[in-house]
Amino acid sequence: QISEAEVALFSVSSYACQRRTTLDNHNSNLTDALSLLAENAELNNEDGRGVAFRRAAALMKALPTQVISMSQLRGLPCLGEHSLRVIKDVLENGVSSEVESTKQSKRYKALKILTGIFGVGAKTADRWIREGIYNLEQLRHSGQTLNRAQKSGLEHYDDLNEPVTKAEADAIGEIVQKAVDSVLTGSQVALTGGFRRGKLTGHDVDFLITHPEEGKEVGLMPKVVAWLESRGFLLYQKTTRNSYLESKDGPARPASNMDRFERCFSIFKLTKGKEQESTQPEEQNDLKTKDVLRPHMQVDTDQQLCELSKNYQMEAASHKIWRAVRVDLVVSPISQFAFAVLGWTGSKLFERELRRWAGHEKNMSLSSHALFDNTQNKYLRATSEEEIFAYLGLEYIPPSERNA
Ligand code: 8DG
Ligand code: MN
Ligand code: MN
Repeated sequence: QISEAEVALFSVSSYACQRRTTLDNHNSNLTDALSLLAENAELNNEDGRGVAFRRAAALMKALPTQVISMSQLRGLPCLGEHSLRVIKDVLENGVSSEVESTKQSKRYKALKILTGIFGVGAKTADRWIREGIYNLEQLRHSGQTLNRAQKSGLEHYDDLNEPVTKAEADAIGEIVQKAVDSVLTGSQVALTGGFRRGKLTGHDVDFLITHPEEGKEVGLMPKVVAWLESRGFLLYQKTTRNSYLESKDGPARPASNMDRFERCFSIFKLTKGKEQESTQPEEQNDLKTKDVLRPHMQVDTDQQLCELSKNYQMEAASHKIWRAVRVDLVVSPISQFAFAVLGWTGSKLFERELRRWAGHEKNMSLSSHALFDNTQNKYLRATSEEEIFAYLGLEYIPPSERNA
């Protein structure tokens, strides 16, 4: 037992946007457990529970050392009864029984697999599960109608569930920059999302595009998309138009936190690195089953056939000279650029906490477009993230410390 006097106590602010959260996590055993329960809650449309677990996980991420005893957690914010029970279980037994049973559950496994398809959310996955669909094989044979996004998601399932590296993000960044330069000179591209926070991998790549002259950016997205599409860089794209209405004395207040920028959800076709490309001639891309199914092989059972088919898929994948990568493109007018950069850099919880801080502590409304002061009844203009933090009365937190 550790005596109370030996235990280091932590002092941590209650809003994630008041804290510096780097990628250096001293309590990943605890945050992994809490994040899994958060994810499970979200997959079951229990948003309240999801946020509670996310806040608890974020708090543990912000601690400067490893927690070894429950007594260290006394007085800390964001830790509800349920989260404390999970933490206690992990500290005492190495694992949380609730996490273990969730991981094993048929429903959780199915929700993970099905929502792993781009274009499939928790609601669709739930409906499919109620119809007896638990995996991709069953989905393919179910006769369910899939929309364009889901078809593409299913087709590129393995690629899209493979983490994107920083090198791949940079390669895509160069393509996007080239596209943007070609359709409107002087346009700027900023890498946002997890990569801006210094993450080494991500589930997608996020870019924000603007032009230094206000108004020049209008209609830019369709041109960028057309440029990319004509050169075969896109496997899928869905562009949504700007729906953020401007009024005489400034931008209208957004009705919700969903932003209204010109935006494109896409799947890029990214050619693999040169070293891989040169060692794998193009013709090998057309690997046939016969290359794997050699004549001396005997296929007696379904299991053997399945094994061979898996080998074949792996062979084929290793010869493929390109991969699919999810890319989000957003166009912002320069007047909103600072808010857009802040809003698209994340993390999701950091963003949520910034908006909660603005509303609850400052009587202000923050979105990716603007900051409105409800007391003064006016918009607060900003050209940098630093200015926005200052308006909010928060110490500036750089992107690398927003990994809440
Ligand atoms: P990852 O891709 O590496 O997994 O992590 P990430 O980059 O942090 O997550 P993300 O899902 O790509 O989201 C990046 C940021 O974009 C995050 O702060 C949330 C924000 N974001 C969306 N959708 C929307 C939206 O519709 N409106 C606004 N304002 N922000 C959004 O993902
Ligand atoms: Mn991202
Ligand atoms: Mn994204």
